Amino acid sequence: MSSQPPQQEAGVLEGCPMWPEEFARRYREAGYWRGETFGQVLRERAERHGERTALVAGTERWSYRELDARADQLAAGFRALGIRPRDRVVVQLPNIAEFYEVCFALFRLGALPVFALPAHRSAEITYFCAFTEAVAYIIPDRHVGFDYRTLAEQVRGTVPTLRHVIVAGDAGPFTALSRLYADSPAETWEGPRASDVAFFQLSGGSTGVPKLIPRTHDDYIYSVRASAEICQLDGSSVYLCALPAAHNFPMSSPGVFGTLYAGGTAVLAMHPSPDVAFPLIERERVTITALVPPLAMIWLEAAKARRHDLSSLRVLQVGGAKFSIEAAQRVRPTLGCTLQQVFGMAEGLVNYTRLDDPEELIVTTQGRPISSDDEICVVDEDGREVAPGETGQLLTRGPYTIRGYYKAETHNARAFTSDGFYCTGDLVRVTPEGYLVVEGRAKDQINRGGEKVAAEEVENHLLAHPAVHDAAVVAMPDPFLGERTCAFVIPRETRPTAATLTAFLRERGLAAYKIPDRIELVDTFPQTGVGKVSKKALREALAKSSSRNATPTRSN
Ligand code: OOB
Repeated sequence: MSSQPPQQEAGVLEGCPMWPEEFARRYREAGYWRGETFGQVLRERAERHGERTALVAGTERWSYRELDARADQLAAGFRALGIRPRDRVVVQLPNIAEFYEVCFALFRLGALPVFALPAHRSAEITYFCAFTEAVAYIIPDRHVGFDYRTLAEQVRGTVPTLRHVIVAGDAGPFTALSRLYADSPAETWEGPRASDVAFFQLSGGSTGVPKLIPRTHDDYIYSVRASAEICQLDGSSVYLCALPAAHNFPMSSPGVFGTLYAGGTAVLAMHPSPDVAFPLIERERVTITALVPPLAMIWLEAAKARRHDLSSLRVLQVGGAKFSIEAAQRVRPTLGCTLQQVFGMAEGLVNYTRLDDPEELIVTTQGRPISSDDEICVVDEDGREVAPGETGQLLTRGPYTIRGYYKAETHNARAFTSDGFYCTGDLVRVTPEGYLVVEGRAKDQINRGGEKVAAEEVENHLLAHPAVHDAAVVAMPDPFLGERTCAFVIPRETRPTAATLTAFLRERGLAAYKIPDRIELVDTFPQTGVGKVSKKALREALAKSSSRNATPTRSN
């Protein structure tokens, strides 16, 4: 941006562990970190090919020039509201064009989006706003039958720092996004530096509360640029964003940001079902899209009907959870396009099978890292490196993998080694070709078809119920989602019903995908040798009983 002397904006955001200087220098010298910011990338694209279509959403079609101008006007509007560089802004928007103008406006301002998912409710949103001391919260009016203004009402009542609720659509008592476009910026400011934190992603997590992931312009743009190259994106690429826009996968792997980086067109689907997505693929001649495994299986079934022309599709990316070999083998014959497996994490590391890899590697592995400077280390339970090809926990370090979560010193000491490797909690093995195969998980998390549920978080909510003495949440195998959640509960004298507990969790404002699919009341938990709850034994008990009678409390 430009000229005026910086006001209170010097300095860095506290609580964000960064790369040691020798690594930062190495990543710059290797050309990974190029000193670009997101705001500059968009400006440059708008100057180069301003009339090309950047975004298609509903009836909206925005050119690069339009998106660029809107982001500028909105940045000035946010600034006029009093939002300052490094202020945190919780953004909870669905797949609408406004999502991206808000992102780029905040990037230009140097304010930091905290990307919440549309499924989050008051428990999560209140926590994000309070923990980050957010000054603003940006929502749609309604989405999929839910009124976000009611949620905002609740959150604003409990978070004193929250000065603004900004609404895309009918604002009700709040500030309408549509009224914030300033005609001409009233003041100028210094934009962020490339080494600054650009935003926060959320960790799938395994702890009581979700962790926040600080990503810098430098590191994220590198992952976006390299991903776009690996996926061979260019000006003719049309990316369909069918997963929630705020998630790291459709945002940057290569996602919408990668598409905009390459000068292509991003098409937003309000819903990932074939009913919505297939007509969009046909109409917009979509070339690449990204799905989680359960959706990929639905698409494979629906595509057999051949009601839509999907011939433009060149790449179907599948990631977020393990894709079975059987389903993977059906992608090319059914859709006539290449499958790309993507094994990534919001903390950084992303692995891809490459588009021209042999089919065998594509269907049986989860790909290899983006960068030759992604360090991969597979260790046993004592932290010792395993023999090549053996399974162990994946540790990683590299030019776009964070060195620590935001304001989480104690947790960081456990989640990162002393030399800066991130302990992913994923159990993997490395093939002779250097590709990773995900074999399981060491972290206390349930991967519900790509949606991550931290066991401890749900347990804590259950423990808040007066009739619950103890709770243990584990994964149960599921043919469709891969895993669902089961909560084992030891009741106090009065036995609650599963329905009462489910209603209780909803009332506490927990996102629907975290509500246990099944709740079992038990007298005791099986224990490990040292007297801890044996989740392994609970999972085994479940596997036995579910093969006899599966009675989920909820289905979808
Ligand atoms: C993606 O990111 P997150 O942060 O929601 O979840 C990361 C975790 C990984 O640690 C792993 O446990 C699991 O999700 N995961 C996979 C997987 N992809 C992710 N497990 C097995 N096979 C895969 N292909 O999920 C994410 C971020 C960027 C790109 C793609 C996915």
